[in-house]
Amino acid sequence: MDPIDQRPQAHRHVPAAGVVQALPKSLSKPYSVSALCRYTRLAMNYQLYYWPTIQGRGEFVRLALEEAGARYRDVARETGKGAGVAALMRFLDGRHIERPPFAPPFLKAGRLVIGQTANILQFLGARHGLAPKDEGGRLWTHELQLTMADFLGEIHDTHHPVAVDLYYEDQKKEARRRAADFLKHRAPKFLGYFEEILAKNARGERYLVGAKLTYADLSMFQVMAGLNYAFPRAMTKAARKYRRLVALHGRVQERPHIAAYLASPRRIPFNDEGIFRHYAELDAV
Ligand SMILES: N[C@@H](CCC(=O)N[C@@H](CS)C(=O)NCC(=O)O)C(=O)O
Repeated sequence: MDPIDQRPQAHRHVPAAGVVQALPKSLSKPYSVSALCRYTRLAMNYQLYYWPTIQGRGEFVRLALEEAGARYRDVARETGKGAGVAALMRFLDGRHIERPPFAPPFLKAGRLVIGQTANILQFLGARHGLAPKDEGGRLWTHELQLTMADFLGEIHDTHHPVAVDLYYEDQKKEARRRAADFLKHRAPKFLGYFEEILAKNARGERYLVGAKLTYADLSMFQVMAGLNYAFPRAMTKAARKYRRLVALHGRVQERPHIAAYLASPRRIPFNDEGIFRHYAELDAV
């Protein structure tokens, strides 16, 4: 939580000493509460924990952090003491932590340790203006994110329909059946749903929720990017049916912070270890 938010209401206009010292010269006095809150949010150092060699579910969190211009460490991708996969495993092992996450991604923000992608995004969305402020809007954004999580599980299961712990090579036959059904029934059902949400948005079809970008749009971008990678033939063939989703993908990709991120080494390429994998034999149309 921001130092400012932790202080009693009556004293909120008095910035904490450490915060004042760190304020940039560009902020003019007297400091407004909203400018201070915004500054302390941006200055907060987050620590993201996720498997270092794949985009996976961690990517949904990265996109929100990058769009927000937040400072964060991608701890498991770093080397040295207190970093790397060993640091991540210490949280999962849970011996020294009261609320251990079940699996990565998880985010450390001050003393908070937050697990579950949708939960992390809900937290970041509220802090960085990536979600509506009203209750109905917040819940709706969260609902869309949870539906994307369901979709993501099914995308994963196209190449691992039998068991997570078996290699793809050990379940190729089942994967073919699963992927064929996915492309025929499940992907159209999910994509059709999100396309309809864009069409129905009373504030226009640019975003999933209201008239402004939310973390759900960033996640939808990632789902589309991943599907394009995994199933290029099927997605090319279906593109006409999802013109709003295709447009959303293009729009998010061009946002300055996202474009800079995608061009940076922080965006590692899709590969055949992640959730979105390309196996030509599964991309049968
Ligand atoms: N529902 C969780 C799922 C987390 C999850 O499955 N993480 C994967 C990596 S993407 C993992 O490491 N799982 C370990 C396991 O399930 O044993 C979320 O959305 O964050």
